[in-house]
Amino acid sequence: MQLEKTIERAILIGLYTESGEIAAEVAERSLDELQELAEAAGATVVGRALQHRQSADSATFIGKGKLEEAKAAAIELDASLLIFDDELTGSQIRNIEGQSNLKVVDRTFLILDIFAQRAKSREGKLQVELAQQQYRLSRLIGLGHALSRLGGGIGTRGPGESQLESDRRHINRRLNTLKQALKEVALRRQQTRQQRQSNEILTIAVVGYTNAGKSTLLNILTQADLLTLDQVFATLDPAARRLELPDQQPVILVDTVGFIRKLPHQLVDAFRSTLEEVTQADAILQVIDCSDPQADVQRDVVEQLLNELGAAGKPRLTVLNKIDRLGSFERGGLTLFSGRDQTIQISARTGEGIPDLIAAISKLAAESFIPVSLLLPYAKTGWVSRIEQQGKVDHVDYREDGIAVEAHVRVALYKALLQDQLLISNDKR
Ligand SMILES: Nc1nc2c(ncn2[C@@H]2O[C@H](COP(=O)(O)OP(=O)(O)OP(=O)(O)O)[C@@H](O)[C@H]2O)c(=O)[nH]1
Ligand SMILES: [Mg+2]
Repeated sequence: MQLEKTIERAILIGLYTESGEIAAEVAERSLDELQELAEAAGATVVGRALQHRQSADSATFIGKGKLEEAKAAAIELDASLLIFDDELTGSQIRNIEGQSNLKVVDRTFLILDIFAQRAKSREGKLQVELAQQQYRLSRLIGLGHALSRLGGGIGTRGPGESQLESDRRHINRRLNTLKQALKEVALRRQQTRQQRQSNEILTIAVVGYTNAGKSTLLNILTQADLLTLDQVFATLDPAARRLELPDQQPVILVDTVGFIRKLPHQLVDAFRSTLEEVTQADAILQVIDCSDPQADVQRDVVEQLLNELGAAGKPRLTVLNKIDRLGSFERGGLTLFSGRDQTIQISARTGEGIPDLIAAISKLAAESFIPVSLLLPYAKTGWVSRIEQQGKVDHVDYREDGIAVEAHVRVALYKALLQDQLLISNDKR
């Protein structure tokens, strides 16, 4: 949007409280990721500082000495922006800005800013603005100074500056409007989903850390043309694509927004209806970039979010993507990953392992059928063709007392049969 105009020189600042090498390493990698986020938002990173401290300073987050160091470094490196790797309170932002005379943003702010740049659909834009306004509301005091002083640049995209300076009541009014508009869009999304469900097609949500290769995988599986980029948050809007399995049975794969550690809770809330694609899916296809040194951390982040969404218990396939980037020795180490779930090693780029994945999806689809025995009165003959279309009929017997059918059906049809009292229990077979 305004990338060229807003190149700001930034210094990254992280803080970790646990001791030990692992904690330091995790904090360093988190800063690497913050750098990616900063660059995606249009900043140039010129320096970074990591502090180990027992706890964050309530006034300035990092200690006074460290802040002085950062200020000196900013002067030397001609930086105008400090980016913190954790969420700051409004008063922390105000204090740090006051003491350093630099613009201050935090990780949450940055992620919201990237989302604001990338959002394309009406729903996406509404969701991002909702999250941004909520963030602003909670930091109204802290942000006023920096943003009115600087005009333009990271964090000022999206709703626009005039709103930032307006009062709480104004933001609250805007929040209500947004929520109302989102409710309407969400309703439409729900209707499309229900239509899909009543069509009895198995739906699988493709989830994973941002940049894991979800969209690339969907493209290779379904010959789709979804945007794939080597950058965080290429996908914001869920997209559903149909995959015909070798037995001609269709399944729907849904591409979703990528997860990231320290994902702002405002975003999770605002993206509720988008994320419902995950909670409403019949199964989950989790994509892990196994070539990333932080793959295990990323997997844990995804696991935690799936838990929060109440989707962790769904049938799951886990793919270890990007194996083309690994040597044979590293591939051997991948067995460490297997455990709870079935894992399949693939490369969405070269196509390696894709046939195995399709076989696994077919197996999952087959298992999602419930075996039923029915005795249909002749007045309900219509059910036979409905089951033929939407399920698998194994055997039909036109008897004197009705039509006896042995079949496999999906949950929705099973429920309909149950409601119509057409199922016969096992002992009556
Ligand atoms: N080497 C290699 N690169 C891959 C593979 N799969 C995806 N990529 C690359 O990884 C980058 C991210 O791919 P995407 O498909 O956009 O990832 P995503 O998970 O959809 O990411 P978001 O939508 O941003 O959450 C792109 O540059 C892809 O070309 C793979 O199997 N091997
Ligand atoms: Mg994507």
